[in-house]
Order: sequence, then structure tokens, then C-alpha cells
Amino acid sequence: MQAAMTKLPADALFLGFDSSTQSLKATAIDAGLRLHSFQSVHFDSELPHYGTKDGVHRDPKVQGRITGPVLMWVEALELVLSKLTKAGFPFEKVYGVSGSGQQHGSVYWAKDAQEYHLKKLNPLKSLLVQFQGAFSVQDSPVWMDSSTSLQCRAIEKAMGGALSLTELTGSRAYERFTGPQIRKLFETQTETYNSTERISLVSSFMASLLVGEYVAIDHSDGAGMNLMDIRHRTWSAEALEATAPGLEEKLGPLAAPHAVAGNLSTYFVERFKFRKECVVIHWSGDNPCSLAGLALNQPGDLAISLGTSDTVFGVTKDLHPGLEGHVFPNPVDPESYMAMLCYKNGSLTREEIRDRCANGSWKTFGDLLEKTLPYNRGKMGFYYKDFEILPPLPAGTRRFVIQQHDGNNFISGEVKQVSKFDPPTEVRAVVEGQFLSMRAHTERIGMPCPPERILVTGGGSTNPHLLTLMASIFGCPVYTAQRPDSASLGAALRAAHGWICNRTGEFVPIALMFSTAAEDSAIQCHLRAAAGPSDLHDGYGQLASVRAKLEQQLLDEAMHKNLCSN
Ligand code: XUL
Repeated sequence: MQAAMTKLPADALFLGFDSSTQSLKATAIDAGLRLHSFQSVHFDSELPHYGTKDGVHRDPKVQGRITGPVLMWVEALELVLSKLTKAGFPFEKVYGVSGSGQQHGSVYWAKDAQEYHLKKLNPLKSLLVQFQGAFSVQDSPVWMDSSTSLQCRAIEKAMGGALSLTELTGSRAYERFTGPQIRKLFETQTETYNSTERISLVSSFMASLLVGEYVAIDHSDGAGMNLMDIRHRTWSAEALEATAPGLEEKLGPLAAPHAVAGNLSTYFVERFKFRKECVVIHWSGDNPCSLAGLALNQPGDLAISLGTSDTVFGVTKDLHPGLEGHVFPNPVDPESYMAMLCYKNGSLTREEIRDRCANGSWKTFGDLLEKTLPYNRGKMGFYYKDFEILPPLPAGTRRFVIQQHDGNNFISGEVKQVSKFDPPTEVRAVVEGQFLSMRAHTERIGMPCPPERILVTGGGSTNPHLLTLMASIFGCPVYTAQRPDSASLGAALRAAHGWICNRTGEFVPIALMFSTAAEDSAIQCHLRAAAGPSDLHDGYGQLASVRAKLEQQLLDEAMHKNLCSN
């Protein structure tokens, strides 16, 4: 392949969006893959008329029901583009656009929405007014929803058990996955389901707005639905049937993440003065896009995203999905996969403890962390503001004190449950607890442990205290990229990569594009914390095993309670 074909035009810009739980971000990069522009819209504060808290609606009547208003996402797109306009952003230089969406969330288009809304956009009117009436469901279920346990069990049963479903799709049935959510809609609101013309993921929905017609779901985000055969990257007829009737037609096709979804609709070309030839590359899930944004490609590397959800992921050549965690196709390499763990109680839980124990200040939170000793004198907590995904435990806080003998020696048998910790202990307990859980589960699913290095992203990656503690617990150096929003950066990089693949007419390894990056490009990583001493890592290893046993105990208790209450 000619090197010139893989080069980006010198004046080109590529734009990546991230439609996440709490905000919409836009990152533009130039041909050297340097950061050019950034804008964002925070849903709660900038679009307060939707009444969201942390970007979502929590249904007071249905336990675990958590949704996001679809029109808010539409309005946010318009607002972020207006902000770019005000900042003098040169839209005419944008060759390609792509995006990242919170995974699993689903959007339900009403009958004729493509004909009467997507294809009829008038550049003189706002997007918001033109999408009134376009959706059969106004509040979209999002990844935080945990109200579909019955549907999960029914789907697993129909598929011959959790393991068969995992083997086929890369994950067992999870409450937040789109298949169980669709089955619930079909079961509880059959008419609404029947009147739905098309079902998109947040990612393919946003891409559809940009293209002006329905856009396919990409393979990486499609793997978060319990519906796609992960080996063949096609809808599984069996899984579709176990979910809802007539589903294939409503889902439309699947597509490779690096492929072109379509040309940018004339609405955006005329209203925002984008380049006429600008292409839209398929959007994908936020975690797959973060993998791209961190340029993660070494099997020994681990990425940790500290965001609304905390996720841990790595690249693997082997497809070995297990009952814990998920496997998705790698969005920038059709030959490999990403293995991932997801925790629901990430930054919102840390913030809750910061507000309660550290006067709402990250500085005080950090000072308290510094004041306390590694291992927290054996004090450990399980802090779940919401029903947790990993392990699947109900909301609530459980605190334990573990006896410590001779320095690092923790005895799992000698554990006492307590109701309170003082504020410094509480602060250390929440962070140590989160990282110990990541370490134990990472090891359990066969991801590198200790890793060669960890690349950290997400809002929490700007907190140096968290990074130092992570380096001690995992026993490896910790790096961050230039900016904490790797999902929108990853989307911008994917836009550039997709543009190259489209121009050459074949898949081009993304490493070729990275090899042309400028020295100060946004993909450069920086060391933030050196690996902690090995005895500290060993001590944390012991604590991680004690925590795993406690976790199992809590799971057994929860299961018992459930059985008793049924
Ligand atoms: C991943 C998951 C979350 C969302 C957050 O499976 O549910 O990380 O993608 O946006």
C-alpha cells in the first residue's frame, strides 16, 4: 500500500463526538492527530428543562428503571455544534466525522420517522423542532437500567443457558443489554413495540441524525446487545427469536466500525457549513472508542476508564468469552477483540463520598487519602449507590474490618462487619475497594495481571491520588493521555482512520495512521505514577483475595434473600 494513500490531507480536520451519560463532547483533531478543538454540553446544567440528574431519569415507580430523554440528545448535538460555530471552528475543513455513544442504550423510532423526519430536515429550522413526534419511546433505556432481570433469565433459558448465550454473543444476559430491554418493551408495551419502525443504539441513532437516514449498528457496539453472533458478526436468528418477534427488520443491518455510514446530510452542510464531501464513519460504543483513543494495542496493556461507569479493558486475539465480563470486536482491528469489565458505581459513588466525607472537595479527598495508610488497617467497604453490575449486588454500603497479622498478612476468616468508618477511612475504603475489585476480577477473566502498564482515562484520571493508589494495587506504572476524554478523541481518530480506509478502498491498520502522528499528537501517553513496591503489591494481592471471598459471601446472602422473598 502506498504510504501517500494512508496520509491525511495536510489541512484536514476530523471530528469525534461522545454522547455519554452526562454530557455530549466534541473533539477535533488535525492531520498530525493533534488536538484542535474541544466543546461540550453538560445535560443537567445546560439543558435543565429535561429535568435529568446525572444525565438520566430514575423512575420512582419502577425499581432500577433508568432512562435518558432522547430529544435531549438531539438538542445537545445542535448546541455543541453551535458552540463550535461561536468558537470560530472551521467546519469547512472537516473531512470525516464519527462518534461514540454510551453503550447498550436504545432509541425507538416511530413509523415513518425516516421518511418524514430524517430525510426532510430543513436547514432553516432547529433539529429539535423537526424531531418532535419522531420517536415511539420518549425516554430511552440506558446502560444504568437494571429493571430487566426477568427478561434476562427468560432469554438465557431460551438460548440453552447463560453459557451458550455467552459463547454466541460474547456476554451472558445483562439487564442493561439491549436485547433484554427490547424484550421488556415487547412484553410490557406490545403496541409501542409494534409501532416502532426502527431500533437504534445511542451510537447508530446519533449517526442517523448526521446522515439523514437510518444507519447500521456497528459490530463493536452491536456486541453489547445479546443479539449478535460475535464470530460471524451477524444477527443471531436464535437470539432474535428469544427476544421479540419481527426484530431483525427493526434492527436493520450491521456494519464494520471503520466503514462509511454515509455522507453528512445537507442539513449540517448548509446550517453549519461543513465540507460538502464530509463522510460519517459509523459511530460505536464509548468503551470501544476509548480503546481507539488510548491507542491500546499491546496484549500486556490494560486500560481503566474512571467515568460515570468504571470499566477495565484490554485487547486480546483470542475469543474466550466467560460468564463474567464481556467481549466485543475491536473497533479498529477486525482481527482482535476487547475484553471488558464494567462497574456501575464509578464516579457518582466517589463523588457521593467526597461530598459526605471531604466537604465536596477533591483536594480534601486527596489529603484524606494521603493521611491514611495502605491497606487502610484492614478496613474495607462495598459502596453501591445503585444496583451494581459486577458483582450483581443491590444498592447499599457494607463495611468490614479484616484482621491484619505481621504486616501484610490478612486473614480472611477474621472479619467483622461494622456500620461506620471515620471520614479518612471511608475515603480510602471506597477507592481501595474499587481498585481491589478490578484487580481480582481482571485476574479472574485472564486479563494481564500485573499488566505491563495501565492507561487511565475518564474524569477520575485527572486525580493524581487515584493514579498512585492504582499503581500500588496493580503493581505497574500508570499512564494517562493528554486529555481525559478518550472516547471523543477515539471517535475523532476513528473518523480519520475510516476516512483512510474509505479512500484506499480496503482496511488499513490503524498503526499506519499512528505512525504519521506528530510528536505532540493527542495519542501520546505520559507516565503519572510509577509501579509501587512489590511487597505492597503482594499485600494488596492478599487483600484482593479476602475481598473476593467477602464478595462471594454477599452474593450468597443476596441470592438467599431473593429466594426467600420469591
Ligand atoms: C459498558 C457500560 C458502560 C457504558 C457507559 O458495558 O455499560 O460503560 O458504556 O456509557
